[in-house]
Order: sequence, then structure tokens, then C-alpha cells
Amino acid sequence: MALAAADRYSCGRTDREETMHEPMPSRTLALSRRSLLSAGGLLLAAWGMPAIAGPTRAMVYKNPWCGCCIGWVEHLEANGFAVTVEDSDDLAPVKARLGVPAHLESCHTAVIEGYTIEGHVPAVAIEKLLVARPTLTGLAVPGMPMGSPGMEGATSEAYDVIAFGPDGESVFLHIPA
Ligand SMILES: [Cu+2]
Repeated sequence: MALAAADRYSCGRTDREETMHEPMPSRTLALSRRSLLSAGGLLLAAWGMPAIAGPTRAMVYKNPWCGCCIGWVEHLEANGFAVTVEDSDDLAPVKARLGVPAHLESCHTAVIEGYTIEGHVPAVAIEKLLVARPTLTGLAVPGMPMGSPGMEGATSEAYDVIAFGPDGESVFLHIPA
């Protein structure tokens, strides 16, 4: 089932403009609090390591008209990442170069500390990845699940963050509805 290009890059949603000014659902707030705790853990983990330069950098490739991609960028920034955005009308070559399996594709693609991050992956999963640093190509949240960072709205659904790499794929983190 192929999404029409317009649907795909506008996230298939037209009500984002109205919903983005509503108060965040409590689940999102809870997730943010968890993310902050994880960030605290990261700081502790970094204690005693050689001085490292500033916040974690994220390079995000997205379509210029993708609203939910901007929502995800804001989620990263709110969690302390320093984000650089590169807009492109054709992300297929980027996804191919960064090793995103076709069946795990979403809207935007990012590179964080050498890992490929595909779609609406929550910061808490990225922080867990950067602490554990497993041998992976990266993480993906395929499609665009409602309730994931950047896809906040009236409903939220459970979804999995998938780890992918040379050794195959596995569930890295389950996010409950
Ligand atoms: Cu999206």
C-alpha cells in the first residue's frame, strides 16, 4: 500500500495546526519527564569521562512541507539535542545511503552519533541507544504512529521502536498507548 506523496509528507493529517496549540496530553508530559530523568542518567554516565563538547548533535533530513517532522525536531530540541535540518524533496537516496530498510521507512531520517534514526523515535529510546551503544545501523519507528513525538493528537497508539542492523531486527523499546 503506497501512500500518496502528499499524504506521506503532510503526515496524512490536516488537523495538526489546530491540535498543536492544545495542551500536551499527560502521557506526553510523562514521557518528557522520563526523558529528563534519562538525560540525568546520561550526565551521570558522562561523569569522569574526558570532556565532551556540548550537546548531542542530530542531523535531520526531511521534506520541506512535513509538519510532523518539525514536531519531532522540536521534541529532540526539548530533550537537549542540537539539531541541524536539511530539507529535501527526495529522501529516497538519503534513506538508501543510511541503510533504512524499505519496510521500516517513515517520514524523516536522522543521523545521531553515527546511528541512523528513522521516523518518530522518542528521545528516551535515542538516549538508551547512546548509553548502550550496541552494534546497530540504527532505530526506526515505521509509519507514523499517533501519539509518537511530533504526532501528538486526540488519540495515541502503542508502537515499537525497532533496532535494525547487520544482525537483523528486533524490538528495542515498546512504547505503550
Ligand atoms: Cu511523520
